[in-house]
Amino acid sequence: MGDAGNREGQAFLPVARTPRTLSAEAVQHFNQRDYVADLPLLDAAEADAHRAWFDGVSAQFRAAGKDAYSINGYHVRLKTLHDLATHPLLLDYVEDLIGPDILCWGTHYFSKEPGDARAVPFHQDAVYWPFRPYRTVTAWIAVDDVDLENAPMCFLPGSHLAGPQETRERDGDVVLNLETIDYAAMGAPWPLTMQAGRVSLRTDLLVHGSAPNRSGRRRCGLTLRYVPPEVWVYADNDLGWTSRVLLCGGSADGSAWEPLEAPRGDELTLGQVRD
Ligand SMILES: O=C(O)CCC(=O)C(=O)O
Repeated sequence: MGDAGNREGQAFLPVARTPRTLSAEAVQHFNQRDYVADLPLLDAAEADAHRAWFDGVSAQFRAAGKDAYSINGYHVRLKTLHDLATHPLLLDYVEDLIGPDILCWGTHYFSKEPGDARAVPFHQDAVYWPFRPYRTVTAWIAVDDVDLENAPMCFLPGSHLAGPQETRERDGDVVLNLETIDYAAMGAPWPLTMQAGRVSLRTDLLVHGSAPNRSGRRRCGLTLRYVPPEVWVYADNDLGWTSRVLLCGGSADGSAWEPLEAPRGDELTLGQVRD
């Protein structure tokens, strides 16, 4: 992380807007505890359709020798993902947290297969990203039903208020490799159990993680990352930080973000499957 990234925007900025869709209590909870959990999004039929679609895409990835964790960044390639990222109700929620100008710069499926030994160490998303200020809101949509048995994501409520934390590298059976060093002192983990089709929203400074999936049931969730255009990027754009992006609402005019056109279909040839 360069000095430019460290000099400003170190603190969480509480949401001061009057919400139109979320309740005032939900926004207060987001400011104080760092998340809004378990909001309605997809009905049962839509959740089933999304799961069936994901199963098909994930089978294509497996056929190409990749696992489902590799389905990362495909919102600019797959129409179904684009359509989820621009779901009107989801955008209404996000607008209440970051305003009407909304970019989606990332999507990633975290599909913990039955018996998956890999943990997601407790971490803050923000330490992985070259963005200031800390204004990314992550939506996490349950693809499968999530309960205490199939490795729910766990939040450390209020951990965002401490600002960005030091990390150490983890190796072995992990999905992401940076772990917040002091996570054990940051309170009791709160498990995010949700029915398929429901969604949670959180800040990029919330410390969170998940255990290996010791159950016989998959636990898949889809993360979507949203920012307002005033967020700036202090790294080279070789990973496409500002160019693998969808404009989901309002305008990004005058910013460094370069939104792409919506993808027209869902076709992936195996040669296109990549990490
Ligand atoms: O789904 C999980 O278990 C972890 C997801 C995660 O770390 C994220 O959404 O950033």
